[in-house]
Amino acid sequence: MSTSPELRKRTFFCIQLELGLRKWLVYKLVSNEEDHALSLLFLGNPLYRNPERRLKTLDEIIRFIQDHERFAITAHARPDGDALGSELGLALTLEKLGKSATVFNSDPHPRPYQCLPGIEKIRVTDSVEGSYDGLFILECNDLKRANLRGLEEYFVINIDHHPKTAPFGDLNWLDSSAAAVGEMIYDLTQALSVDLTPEIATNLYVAVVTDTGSFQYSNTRAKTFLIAGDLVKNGADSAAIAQAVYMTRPHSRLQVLGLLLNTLEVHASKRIASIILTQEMLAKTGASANDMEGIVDYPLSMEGIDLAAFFREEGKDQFRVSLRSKNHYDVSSVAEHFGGGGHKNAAGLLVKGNLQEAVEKVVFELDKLLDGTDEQSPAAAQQTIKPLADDG
Ligand SMILES: [Mn+2]
Repeated sequence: MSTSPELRKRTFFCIQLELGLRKWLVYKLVSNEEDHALSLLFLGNPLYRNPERRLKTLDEIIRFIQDHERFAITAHARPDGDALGSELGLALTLEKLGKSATVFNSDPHPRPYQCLPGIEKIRVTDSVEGSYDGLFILECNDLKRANLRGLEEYFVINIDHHPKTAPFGDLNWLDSSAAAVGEMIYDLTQALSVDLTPEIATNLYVAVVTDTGSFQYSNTRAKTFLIAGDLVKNGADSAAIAQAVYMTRPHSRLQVLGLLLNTLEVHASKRIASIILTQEMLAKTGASANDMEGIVDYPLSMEGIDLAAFFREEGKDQFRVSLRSKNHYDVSSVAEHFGGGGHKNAAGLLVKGNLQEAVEKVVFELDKLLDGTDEQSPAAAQQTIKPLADDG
């Protein structure tokens, strides 16, 4: 029996597709993304499908902590509530075990996190030096995200909940089902049988409450509430934390918010909205870049809007963009297109060009997410599922 032209065509297409994939993987392998490429190459292998099983697990991190004394801890640049709460929760946990722990960050903490117990311990620096048995790096999809020099000198323990984080550390514990790294540090305290002090509980509660948008975002799971409940039981004061984190905004933030809302633009699809922050607005109001947390939720809060973008002028012809989405729209793919990253409903990127070009480029890619989907149904418009807070 001879093969039909249709079958031959399909076979040819499959071979081409496979060759293309192999070429791409080889490129990834030679371009310093070995581990990630390897995990993609072996996607069919069930061990690779479950990074927790393939990679060194929580058990090995526990053993490493038990066998060593001096630790350094860091997280991503421009730290948010999850980064800071997790760093300090971990540092206090290690200290409770009689170990030494030093926290290094490349940027100062935003004002609302002044309330975190132990915040004064954090060293703001541009490099890590000194002798440490191990360096914990939290919430980073690669080593560069910490924006600190000297990290590659250390034994690195990589703990993260971003779905696409590569196993770049010597020990890697990656759990994308965790709403916050704070949840993972909570698991660590339990595995180490450390009694939660009010100070540890407060830090981990701040990590969880900020990364879930006060338990509103779609990453919130039943376990999140169980953890939060246990943290409150052990001394985290939820009302005091909410007040400290969300109700101590400086006057300048509200002034700049007024200017920002005047830039609100709803794009052609009527489902994408953007706002723009210029250096001039910061200068005019005295607001700082640190005061911008949560601002991108304003355009997303509009009825009918599925995708929101917040453009921040960083330098000449350069914009940092925070993306947010409702429901199933995956903005991390758009962020990756520009070399950024993040979660499905919350991601970030850098784009070059003047303001008009930057907005056009990003909105063009966002529009593609909507392609092929029906006009938003009234039922979908009424859905209140919200995105992750964190693009870091
Ligand atoms: Mn996080």
